[in-house]
Amino acid sequence: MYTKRLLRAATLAASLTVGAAGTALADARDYEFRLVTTEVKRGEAMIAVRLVHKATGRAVPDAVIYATRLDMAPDGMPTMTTPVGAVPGGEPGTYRFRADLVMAGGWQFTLTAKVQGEEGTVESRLNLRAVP
Ligand SMILES: [Cu+2]
Repeated sequence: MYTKRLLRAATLAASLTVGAAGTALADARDYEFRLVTTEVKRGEAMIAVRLVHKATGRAVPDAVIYATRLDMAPDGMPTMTTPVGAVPGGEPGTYRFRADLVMAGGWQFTLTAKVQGEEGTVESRLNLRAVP
């Protein structure tokens, strides 16, 4: 989009004085992951998240998610983790994962990703609840 390109040019000009690292962070901060549902049943669960461009609310497809972590930090068990597996398919901008939520209670889902064409890294920490 033309206006976005103009904005980019302005940002780039600003970065010449602020420094490249500041620009990279500003870009990544425009995006965040959001849980589709915050409550799932304990046991084998499907967890769906949307990657959202915060200013417009639009879902962002084709992000490269290169790190995930699921632990019970919200319930004071940060070292209690469970493996997370990506599940292909679903709507564009929605990313699905399978995990065995072995214990009921609060879980924290951390995702680290690159958005196509943007500088920097998106990291989101999402709180979900496994119910018995
Ligand atoms: Cu636990």
